[in-house]
Amino acid sequence: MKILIINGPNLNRLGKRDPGVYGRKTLAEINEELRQSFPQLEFTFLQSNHEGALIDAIQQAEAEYQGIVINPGAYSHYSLAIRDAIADCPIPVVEVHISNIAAREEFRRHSVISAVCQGTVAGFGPNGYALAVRGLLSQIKTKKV
Ligand code: CA2
Repeated sequence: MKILIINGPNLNRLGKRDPGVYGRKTLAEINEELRQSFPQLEFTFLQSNHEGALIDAIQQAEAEYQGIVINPGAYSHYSLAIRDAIADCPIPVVEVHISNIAAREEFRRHSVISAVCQGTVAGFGPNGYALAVRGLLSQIKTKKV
């Protein structure tokens, strides 16, 4: 089973600054932990700071992958273009946030992405990615097979 893990803008900076909010792990370390936790899955990891690159990946995913986990970063709060791409995507998509966006600044409390995803995981730090993969697998097994 092939799963696409997408990370949006600035998440390439994880582990390099702001450890209080996002922890000390780098994105490479988080990705490696996912590989170790789910040896039965084939992951592709994409990080981009560009909205169009994220949309291209979402549009092309159905040809190769059974599901997507996405942390859209700050685009979560305003990108209707990413929302539309996910709404049009026939494979399940789970949204993940490292921080608990509901408990942060007002402008981070709403995600325009959540309503078009199977579900959202937020506030569990880097472990949220593994939780999101588990949620995604339950959706693939119950709805898509
Ligand atoms: O909690 C999350 O996962 C976020 O998606 C992270 C985004 C933020 O804009 C969202 O509101 C919530 C930002 C990630 C930026 O991460 C950095 C980490 C270290 C240094 C600089 C940025």
